[in-house]
Amino acid sequence: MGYVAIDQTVLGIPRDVIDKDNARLMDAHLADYEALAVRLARSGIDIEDIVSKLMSLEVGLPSWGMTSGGTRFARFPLAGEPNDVYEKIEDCSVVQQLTGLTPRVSLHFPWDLTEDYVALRQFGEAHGMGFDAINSNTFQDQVGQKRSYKFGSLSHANPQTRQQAIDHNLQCIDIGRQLGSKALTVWIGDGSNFPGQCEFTDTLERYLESLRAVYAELPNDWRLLIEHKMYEPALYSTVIQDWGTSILCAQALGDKAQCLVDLGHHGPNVNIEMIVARLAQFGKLGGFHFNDSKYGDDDLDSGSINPFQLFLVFNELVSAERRAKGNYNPSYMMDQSHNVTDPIESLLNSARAIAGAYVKALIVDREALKGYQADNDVIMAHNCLRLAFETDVRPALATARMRKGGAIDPIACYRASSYRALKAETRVFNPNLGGGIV
Ligand code: AFD
Ligand code: MN
Ligand code: MN
Repeated sequence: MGYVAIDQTVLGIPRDVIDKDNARLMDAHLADYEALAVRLARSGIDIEDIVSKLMSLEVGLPSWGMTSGGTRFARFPLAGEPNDVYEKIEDCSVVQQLTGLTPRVSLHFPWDLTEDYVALRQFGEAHGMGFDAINSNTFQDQVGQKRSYKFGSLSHANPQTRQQAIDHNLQCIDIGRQLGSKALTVWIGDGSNFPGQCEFTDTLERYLESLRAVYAELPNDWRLLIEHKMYEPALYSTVIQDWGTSILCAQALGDKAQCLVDLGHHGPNVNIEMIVARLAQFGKLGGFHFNDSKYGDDDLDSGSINPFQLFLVFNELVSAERRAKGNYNPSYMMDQSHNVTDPIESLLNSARAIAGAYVKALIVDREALKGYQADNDVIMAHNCLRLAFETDVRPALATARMRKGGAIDPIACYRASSYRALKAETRVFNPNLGGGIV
């Protein structure tokens, strides 16, 4: 398939809007950047190294996070929001234009079904967007579907229902191949609401048997990402409830199967950064769904509730990357929903939080930390992390964005472009008031 160059004329934010907004902020930005460079140099860190590392960070966008939705109870449609996968890609491309951090979108089927995937791939490329992991959906029924997933999908007691779920995953692989994706993410809602409803061991056996059939059809350069979740929609037990079951399944399936960690899918107060370290140590950390939460699977913007946890997760990721010596490639993606914000603005905020956590993890003085740990100097070891976390790294983020053609202040620039208001004039307004199920 031919490579389609980015077409500047189709991008959502005109170049001059970005340039003008950057010019407005430039003097202050350069002064702040210089101050940070001096501050980091004092610790022996070259800010240019940090910026160039940050410029190679890539985080996928969730197609299902481009529209309003996100609570289980109601959806409040937003004028100018996307109606189909093409319009979602247009909006993803705006986030990429302004941040340079998000060059791929993760699609979700059947929500993103369309006729021609060659055309979709070219549309993506023209908008500067590639395709990240494909997400299958066997956690809800579709109109016209033969067999219901009410009592499960890949682990269902009935083999025909399981086969229908397997076939859907195979269709996802087929679509993903056409788009240039390299992974399939499987999250299922299977589980039970009442003790006695299902047998823990039988359901996991059936799940594994189904996933083996999917795994067998996975292209060699693909990964199968298993996403665990402790509860919801199954409220008593879920089949893939935690990272333990996830890694057991990934090990049972083979090398191409790995675990995906969604930050919102754990019990309260679980030490997620430690899970990250464990999965990485055993070569099974395949991917991430970044978001934030106060109580459960809240799908809030990254860094909005617990930025220290996000930093500690990146601290483990950076340390795993160093240990792996080139053999490290988990897919970083976002998974969030928006009920009260413009999705693009929320994703811009998440992009900043993720990039910020990464940079702060990069500036941790790891050698000093090892020394403090060896000496059992607890306060200094802890402060070593705190010092990095408390450093204001925003000027480094802005520089990385600008060098990729983006904005010093992405949200201000997005607002200056009136993108959403202009889309409200041309896009169909769909007053679908259903519950936002993600
Ligand atoms: C649901 C799940 C999970 C998944 C997402 C997209 O909780 O996070 O990644 O849907 O399928 O929110
Ligand atoms: Mn997720
Ligand atoms: Mn979730």
